[in-house]
Amino acid sequence: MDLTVNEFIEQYKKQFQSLYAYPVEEGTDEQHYSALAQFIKNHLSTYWKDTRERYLDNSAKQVYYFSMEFLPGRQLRNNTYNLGLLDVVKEGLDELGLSLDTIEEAEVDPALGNGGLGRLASCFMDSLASLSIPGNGNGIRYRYGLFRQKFVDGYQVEVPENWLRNRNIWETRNTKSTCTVRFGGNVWLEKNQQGYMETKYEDTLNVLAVPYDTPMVGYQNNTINNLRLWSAEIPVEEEDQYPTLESREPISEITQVLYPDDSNYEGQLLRLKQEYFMVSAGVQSILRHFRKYNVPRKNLPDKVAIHINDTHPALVIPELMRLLMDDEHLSWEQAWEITHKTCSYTNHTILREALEKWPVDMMKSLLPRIYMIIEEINRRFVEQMLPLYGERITWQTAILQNGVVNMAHLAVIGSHSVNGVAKLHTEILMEDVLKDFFEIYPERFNNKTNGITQRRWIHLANPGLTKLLDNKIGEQWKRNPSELKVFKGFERDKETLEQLAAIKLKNKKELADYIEKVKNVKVNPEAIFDVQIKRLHAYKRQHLNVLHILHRYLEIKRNPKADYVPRVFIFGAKAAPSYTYAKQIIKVINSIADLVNNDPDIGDLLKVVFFENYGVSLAEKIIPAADVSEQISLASMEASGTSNMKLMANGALTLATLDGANVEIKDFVGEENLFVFGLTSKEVYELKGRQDYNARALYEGQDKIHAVLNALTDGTVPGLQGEGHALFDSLVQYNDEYFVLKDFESYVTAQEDIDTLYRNQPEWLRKSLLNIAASAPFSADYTIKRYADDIWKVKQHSSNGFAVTILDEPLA
Ligand code: 26W
Repeated sequence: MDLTVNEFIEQYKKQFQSLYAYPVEEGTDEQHYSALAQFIKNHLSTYWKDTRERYLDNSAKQVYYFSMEFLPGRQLRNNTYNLGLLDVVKEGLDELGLSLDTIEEAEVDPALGNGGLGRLASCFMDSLASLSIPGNGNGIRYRYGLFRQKFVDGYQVEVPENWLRNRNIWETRNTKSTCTVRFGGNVWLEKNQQGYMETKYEDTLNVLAVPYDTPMVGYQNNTINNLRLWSAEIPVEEEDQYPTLESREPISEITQVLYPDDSNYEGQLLRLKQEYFMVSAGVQSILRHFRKYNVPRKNLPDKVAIHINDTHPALVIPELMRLLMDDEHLSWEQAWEITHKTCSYTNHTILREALEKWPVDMMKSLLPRIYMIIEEINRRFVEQMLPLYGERITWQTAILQNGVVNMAHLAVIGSHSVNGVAKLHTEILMEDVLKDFFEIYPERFNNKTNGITQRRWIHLANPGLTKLLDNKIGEQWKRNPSELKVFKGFERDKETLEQLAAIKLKNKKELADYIEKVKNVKVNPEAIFDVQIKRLHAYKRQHLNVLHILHRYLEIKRNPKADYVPRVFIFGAKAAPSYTYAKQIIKVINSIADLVNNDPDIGDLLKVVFFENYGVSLAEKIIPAADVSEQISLASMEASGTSNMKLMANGALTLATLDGANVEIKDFVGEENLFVFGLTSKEVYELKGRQDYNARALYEGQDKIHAVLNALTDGTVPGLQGEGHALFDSLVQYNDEYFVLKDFESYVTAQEDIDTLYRNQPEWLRKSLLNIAASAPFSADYTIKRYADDIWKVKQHSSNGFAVTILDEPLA
């Protein structure tokens, strides 16, 4: 895209003036943000339109990624970069006396997701566009995103996230493409005059679904895909029936707020409404689009793939059946054939408490027609499986069980593909969580290890490293990530290692400044920056990290003269508002931070920083500055993890259990280049099976554990109101569900190994470099290419050959 600096300046001035009617010199950061975003959006609109037309002209098969969550992060810099305008814009702003760094801070970071699942969806949107794959996102435009987290006296407090306070420049309200979603009422089938069974509805609640479209800009390839987020409104023709604000509540509440619970299912009616609302609007709009292709209904799977991101959108299956039968008058058999060829499903968790199971009564009254269809899917499934697999397997895999609708079962039965998100995770699905289904449908199961977009997480978040890579191995890695392995050739190059060290130090200084600004804590940039950033959950074991910090603190106090390597422990984590234990862990970490950060005996040797409101923007600041990546979940519990990939790609060394994608990180970088500790997944299964784990014996028998657990309860940590006792009880009294004490000893040893290696800077840097060089397989471009080839059968449709190319497939 050719635009000179002077042209940019001229056009930008005009843009600014037309918005605010005064000259640029007088603008605030926020006004400059709006003007610049608007400028970029104007600039991309042609490509957005052209992309849509190109796909249609090619009669391209399209994929629709249905997800209740997206975490796109700030879009100004990303879009400018992907359009190839970043340098021009930066220079132009510079000449105007402005700075992109300052301006971009005025952009809100839309928190329309909880964590990994939502961020993965956004990395995938970026890769789809960058590969020129016809890919659409489909989700909800929540009026309020995930709560903003504040700490008050060390406790988490949740504040509503009013992200739409200022206009969202990136979205386009698309009133041309609205549709109506029906809830409740009575439904029956009636023969009409042509002899068709017709579905009749009465007394339904009708909700207008209004799409807001956001451009998903591909990497310098003229491709711009669409993310469509739906908002619930009152149908225009029914305005009069809703005279008061109160009467509008049942409709407006549907897209009012994101459920802040990840990994914990609560069968709430409003959540079910959200799921069906998004699904129904999405499927209706797909079928409308499909009509443009002018091909027979039965060819839908040749033109459309629908992906179900965890079970949350699994109602796609009965909804597509409903529309094909009731509106398009296909038979059950025809509709079923089309539906299961069109749909595919990804599982993102093995936590039993996270698996969605809706009460039958709730589903029946909220979605009577959908429930009828689910009942019939279930009836046919049972009828077919009973003679083949017998009672046990059939009833264990049924959709309807003990008064609930099992959504994972619906998703598996109605899809042609079921995948996990890392090798180990997929194995666990096949051998444990979905074992019976694996017996019935072995051909449906496959693995798709997660990935991350290197554009946001390296190119933009770490410009220093990006430049170094460009200089050493050429720019090809940006279009063909596997080229990163060439960097390995520099592992013994002193100059490169020194440059790498300088980049890391610069990033750490910037983070140190930021820490001082927002936390008022001074940290030493020469210390090891040790990072654990992810949702707070017992299975992720932030408390294992905490116990080690306390252990370190006690050691330094006991023996202040010994030779320690200074360490800064950095946390970012939100807890679900109803998750008491997770909140207690937050409080304990904050109290320990107060203790160690203010103890004059400790000085620089130990600092603890717990950032408030962890999210995409904060991750972009933290990750490039990390030395150590904490991936310490109990083996078998973390489906994949993705911060592990981002941190590795930025040269952090991984401290990990063999869980999720850590296993593959180890395989690619080599065991000697990360720190592995703790039980393996197999050992965890065995230990659980034996049922003889005795946490109290560890507490009583092991000095270190004893001392640390006592410190939690004996007043060593100030300001606690029973949270230390809560932790103690969960670990000792309630026998330590996630085997924290069992893994403690080997964790401490691994931490000591980290200190030892850090003292040997050349070796540390060499390993850091090897991690960067081995991170290519975790590019989401590869992941998406595999989804496209194996599951969706969609092709790349580049306009000018500028798509990111994938020459080989390192994770095959
Ligand atoms: C119904 C409540 C609920 C909400 C969200 C249950 C479960 C979820 C998600 C599935 C939780 C989630 O984000 N899982 C994470 O997905 C990432 C992307 O695949 C993985 O990297 C993480 O390991 C997994 O925990």
